[in-house]
Formats: sequence, structure tokens, C-alpha cells
Amino acid sequence: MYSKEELHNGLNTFIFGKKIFTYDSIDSTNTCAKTLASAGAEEGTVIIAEYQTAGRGRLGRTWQAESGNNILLSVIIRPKLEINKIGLLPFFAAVGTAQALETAAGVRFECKWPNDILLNGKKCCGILLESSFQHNVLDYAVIGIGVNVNQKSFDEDLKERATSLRQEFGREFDRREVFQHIMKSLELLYSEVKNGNFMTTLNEWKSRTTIFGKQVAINQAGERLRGRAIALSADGGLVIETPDGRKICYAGDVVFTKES
Ligand code: BT5
Repeated sequence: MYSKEELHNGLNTFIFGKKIFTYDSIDSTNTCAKTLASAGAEEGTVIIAEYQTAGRGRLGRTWQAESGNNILLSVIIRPKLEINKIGLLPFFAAVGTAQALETAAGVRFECKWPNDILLNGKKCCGILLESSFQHNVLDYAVIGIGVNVNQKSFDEDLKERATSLRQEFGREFDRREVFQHIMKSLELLYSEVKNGNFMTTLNEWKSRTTIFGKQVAINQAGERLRGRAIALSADGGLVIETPDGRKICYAGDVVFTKES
């Protein structure tokens, strides 16, 4: 377990990671971050844990990560955003993290809609963004980031879809360094994002995705949509051209279909 001092040592940021809470084991860093944010914790506060007993994914799913080998963190932000831009925050988190992993590993990572980061087609990072509003104004958002760093293997049900930096590069990564890269990349992008400017974020995200032009299938609210992914909507949805016209998806998992 890295101490707060070690995580701070060499961290070259003003906001992200200025305050860090470390845990050996916790239910979920996102749950903890939401409690702290509701109690007024300042922007940039990080909760980082070696292990989560109830790590969460989107849509009620779970995040599984071995103790001591990965990065499991949440960071609190309080941008003054209009409500229609909140859906763009996961792209900010994904791009910031992808750039950090690229600095650490020296290769390009892929972004998959809405907020996965892939390496050689397998997921090495998941992002869970949760937000809270007061009278239609964003009070805070919690960015939860799980990066598979030094984990050597995954359970049977995950191993076809999940990978770690260690599995792909055949060497151990310094988690402290990766953590600091994540803080730095997020902070750099945040100078635009906090003012509602997502231009760099979206351009960077688009340059790392392969989805556009492909045939996809996606389950949304019990409906299975099929069609060609053509664009992102202004609020972060995936625009799909279906036989019944254009539809926008806001949640769900994209599967590339045969015709791609
Ligand atoms: C996500 O959800 O990918 C968001 C994961 C966010 C995890 C971080 S860890 C720190 C913070 N605190 C939390 O409690 N959560 C955040 P989703 O797109 O729903 O993907 C979840 C699915 O990915 C699961 O249902 C599994 O199929 C798969 N999965 C679970 N653990 C994985 C792992 N370590 N690597 C790759 N895939 C995984």
C-alpha cells in the first residue's frame, strides 16, 4: 500500500490529488467519495484503495480487482456545468486516463463508447461517473477509475474480455507513477472542461475510437438497437443509423456485429 506521502511525492498538480484518502480495503471508493463530497470535500479530493469489497460498475454491475495490484480511485470534481453537458464528463475521464496510460506505456490505447479503455481489444480500464445536483445545478461529480495494472490473471468469466498492463507488456508497472500521470492528465484537460469546453476532450476521444462507421448492436432500456454508429450527439449519446431512422443511445454496451 502506498502512503499518502508517497503518492504526493512528485505529484505535479494543483487540484487533482491535493488531498488524498488511502484505504487498504473499502466497499467502493465511489461510495466513499460521494459521502465526502456531500459533506463538502473540496474539488480534486482523491479516495484510493488497494481493494474494494463492493466495487461498482455501471448499471448495477460489479468491478472485480485483485488486492494490491491495481488502481482503484475516485476523484471529486465540481465544475459549473450546464445539465446538458454532464454526459460529456465520462469522455473527459476516459481521455485523461488514456493519455496517462499512454505516457506510462508508450503506446496508444483505444476508447470504447461510452467509457471503457481497451488495449488490443480487451478492457484494461473502466470508468464510473456519478453526479449529484441541487436545483438542476451540478453540485459534484465523482469520477471512479479502475485500471488493471499488475494483475496477472482474471477469472474465467472475464479473461476473454479483460486485460492488464502487465499482461499486455509483460512487465510490472509502478502504480504510483501511473496514478500521478492520471492526476496530471486529468488536471490538464480540466482547465477547459471546468468551463464547459469539451472540444479537446471530444477530439481526443474520437481519435482513439474505432466505432464510427461500424455496424453495432446495443441494448438500451430493454430494446436492442442495431445499426451503424455514425457520431456522438452534443450531450455524449451515440448516434446510430437504424432501419427506422436515427436513434441516440445513452447507456448500454456496444457490440460490433458481423457486417462491420
Ligand atoms: C465500468 O462499468 O467499467 C466501471 C468500472 C469502474 C470501477 C471503478 S474502481 C474505483 C471506483 N469505485 C467503484 O466502486 N467503481 C469505480 P461497466 O462498463 O458496467 O463494466 C462492468 C463490467 O466489466 C462487469 O460486468 C464485468 O463484465 C467487467 N469487469 C469487471 N471487472 C473488470 C476488470 N477488472 N477488468 C475488465 N473488466 C471488468
